[in-house]
Amino acid sequence: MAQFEEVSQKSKLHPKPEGLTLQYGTAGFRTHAKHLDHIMFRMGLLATLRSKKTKSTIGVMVTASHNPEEDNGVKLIDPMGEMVTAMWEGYATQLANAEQDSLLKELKDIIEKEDINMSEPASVYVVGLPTDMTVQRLMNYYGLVTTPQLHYMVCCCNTHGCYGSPTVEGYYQKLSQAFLQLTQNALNRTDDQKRLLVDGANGIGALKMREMEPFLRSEMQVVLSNDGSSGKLNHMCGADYVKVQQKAPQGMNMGVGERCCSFDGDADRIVYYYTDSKGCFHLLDGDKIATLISTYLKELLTQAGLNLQIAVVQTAYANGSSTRYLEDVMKVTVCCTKTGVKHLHHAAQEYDIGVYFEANGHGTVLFSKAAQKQIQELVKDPNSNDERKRAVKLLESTINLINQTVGDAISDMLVIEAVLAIRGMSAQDWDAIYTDLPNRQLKVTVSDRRVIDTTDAERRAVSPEGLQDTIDSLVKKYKSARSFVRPSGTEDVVRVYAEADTQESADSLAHEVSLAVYRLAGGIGDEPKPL
Ligand code: G16
Repeated sequence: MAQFEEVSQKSKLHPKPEGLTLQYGTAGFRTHAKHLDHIMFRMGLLATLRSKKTKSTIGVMVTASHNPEEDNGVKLIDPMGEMVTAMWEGYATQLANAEQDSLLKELKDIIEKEDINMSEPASVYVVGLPTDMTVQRLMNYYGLVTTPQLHYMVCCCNTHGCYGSPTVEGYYQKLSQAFLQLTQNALNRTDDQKRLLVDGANGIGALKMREMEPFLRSEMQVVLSNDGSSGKLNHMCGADYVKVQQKAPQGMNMGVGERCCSFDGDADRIVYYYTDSKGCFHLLDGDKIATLISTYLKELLTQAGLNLQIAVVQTAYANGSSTRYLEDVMKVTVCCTKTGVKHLHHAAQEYDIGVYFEANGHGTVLFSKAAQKQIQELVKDPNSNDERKRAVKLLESTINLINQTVGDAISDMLVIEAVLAIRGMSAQDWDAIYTDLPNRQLKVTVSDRRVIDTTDAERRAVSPEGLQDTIDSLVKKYKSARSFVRPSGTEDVVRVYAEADTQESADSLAHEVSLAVYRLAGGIGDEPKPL
């Protein structure tokens, strides 16, 4: 067929570097931008097939996300704005690693396995810059938007506008209307209470925040730093930097007790923080966000007289104190999945209301169709008393404010701001819900991170031999301690996490476990040094 011939010719212009194999990882392909040319071309082809197969619009996001500027990545977005399925992740890896002379065979294999009708039209939304005109011809080019805005637009498009209007303007309108409705319930707020310092990580989130500001009227006063006008993407700033380093980003002028937050480079993660009168830095990460939002929702459900099950989905990185608080005090179901929002998202879909957040600030809330229907019906119920009416209206607006397709820094920020405003809470009040166990995250470089295999939602290592036994005996040396290791799906490193009763112990445990990884899993470069 002529189209296969054209694909074959064009793909020669985007040769795969010899010997390079890449895996569709935690969130798509991630590597140095110079290795991604053939991947971009091939993902254009795969997105087209996925679109024909699903008879829907598919998204392609090109972004460095939380990584340095020179790193980059590409991922596909499924019709409802979700991450592409595991089966298609496999196809992506298969296509990415095919040698030039077997590319057509791999493509035909996928077409046959999935029984794809090649005469179906295809529709793909792309964000980023595809280098090839053939790919561009197949795609509606959307320009620059945040990752979650693309997820939102793909979902709007495939639900024919039911989820909202598939434009950036539509996104601002939907979210701001819901936010303004919610903040009507927060009376007499001072300008200081409406003020939020936002670190844009020198990424797209900063630009989009500026665009959105007028829609929020005077209900929020955003003071933006790291807005991309000078610094580098994610360099000494952004959600990942703040979470891992446990310190404020550069370039932010924080007053005592002032509420601050950081987005990551593509604005799908957010963390909050403040400094106290002693100059001590306090982080409010994804676990604190999940707790704040689930407490608020649980209270509204009680007031509305709705019997819906709330669950919180976390990963191994969740602070032990948060899990204990959620299970023992709040009495909500907590479940743990592997890292990667795709895993958390799927687990959250099992409940009436699934609140999922990775500790790094990546997350959202999912409401089942049945739960949304019950809430909508109650809104119309003429027999409700005032308390019930108010609670149901708040639930309805909260659903509209949440981007249910994926974690979204802007949407999460507005939900948090609204919840704090409605409940009259400061960042300090929020922080006081529970106290985090001191923790530390480190990275170890090894010659092949695939030697580390894990089980039990990444909480235990099954290979290399002896590693888990060593971790177990190290953990026993400390109080309230826990540690695990896992290969990163976005960087060529092994991640190490440790928590314990004091920062000193957490640091020491993280260092000892790093050494064990270095020695037992083929560490390269210098041996990890104590912190
Ligand atoms: C991506 C994923 C997140 C994950 C993070 C780190 O974040 O979307 O779910 O937590 O990578 O993953 P890993 O530890 O496997 O490198 P982002 O913000 O880069 O999309």
